[in-house]
Amino acid sequence: MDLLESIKESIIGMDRAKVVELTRKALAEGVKPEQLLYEALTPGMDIVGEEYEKGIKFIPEMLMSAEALRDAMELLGPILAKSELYKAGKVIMGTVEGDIHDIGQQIVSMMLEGAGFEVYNLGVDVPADKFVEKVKQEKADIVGMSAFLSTTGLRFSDVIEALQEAGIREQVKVMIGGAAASEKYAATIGADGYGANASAAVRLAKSLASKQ
Ligand code: B12
Repeated sequence: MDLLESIKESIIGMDRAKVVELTRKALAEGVKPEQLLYEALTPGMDIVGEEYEKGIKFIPEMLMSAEALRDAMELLGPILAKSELYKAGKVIMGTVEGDIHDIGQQIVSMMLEGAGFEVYNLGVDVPADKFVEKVKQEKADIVGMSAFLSTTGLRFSDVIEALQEAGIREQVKVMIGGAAASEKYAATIGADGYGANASAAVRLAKSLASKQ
C-alpha cells in the first residue's frame, strides 16, 4: 500500500499515532502537504463520515478519527500558508447563548477543517453580538450555530436579527444544527441551511460557500 493510502486507512482506523508517524514520513519524503490533505486525510475522513451516516461507525469513533486528522493538520499548518491550507472558506462556529452543549459542534468544526475550511470556534454560550463581531472581523463566509434546548433554539433568530441589524446578513450564510434545529426550523427562521450530522454539515458548508 502506498503512503497516502496508508494514511487514509489510518484515519479510518482511528490510529492517531500512525497518522502522525506516516504524515511526518510523507513530508520528509517530499510529499506535498496539499496532496496529503486532499488525497489522504480528507478522503479518509469522508469515509468515516459516510460510515457514521450508515450506522457502521459511532460518535466516539468519529471523534477519534477527527482528532487524528487534527494532529496531522498541526504538522501541515506551519508548512502551508493559511490561504493554501484553507481554501474552502471561513466559518464562525459556536453554541448559542444559554446553551453549553458542544460535543457535536466540535466534531463539525474538526470535519470542516479537514474539508479545507478555516474555522473559528467561539465555544459555548455565545451571545449574538459575539457572532456578529467575529463575522465582521474575519469577513467570514458562513456562521454555524448549534443549539440543543427548546429554549435556546430561539436564540438562532437573535443572531440572524443581529446580523441584519449590523447590515451584514447578505454577506454571510447561516447554517444551524443540534437537537433544537431542523430543516423546517431553518426555513422558518430564515437560516440558509440545516445539517443533521457532521458529514451533512460539511456538504452544506461546501454548497453554501460555492454560492458566496
Ligand atoms: C451530552 C448531553 C449533555 C451534556 C453536554 C456536554 C457537552 N460538553 O456538550 C451535559 C450533561 C452538560 C448536558 C446538560 C444539559 N442538558 Co443535555 N444532552 C446531552 C445529550 C445526551 C447528547 C448531546 C450530544 O452531545 N450528542 C452527541 C453529538 C455528537 O451529537 P449532536 O450534538 O447531535 O451533534 C451532531 C449534529 O447535531 C450536528 N451538529 C451539531 N452542531 C451543529 C452545528 C451546525 C452548524 C451543523 C450544520 C450541524 C451540527 O453534527 C453533530 C455531529 O454529527 C442530549 C440528547 C440528544 N439526543 O441530543 C441531551 C439534551 C440536549 N440535553 C437536554 C437537557 C434538558 C439538558 C439540561 C437542561 C439538563 C439539566 N437539567 O441541567 C442541561 C442544559 C445545560 C445548558 N444550559 O446547556 C435535553 C434538551 C431537551 C429540550 N428539548 O430542551 C436533551 C435533548 C436530553 C433530553 N432528551 O431531555 N447535556
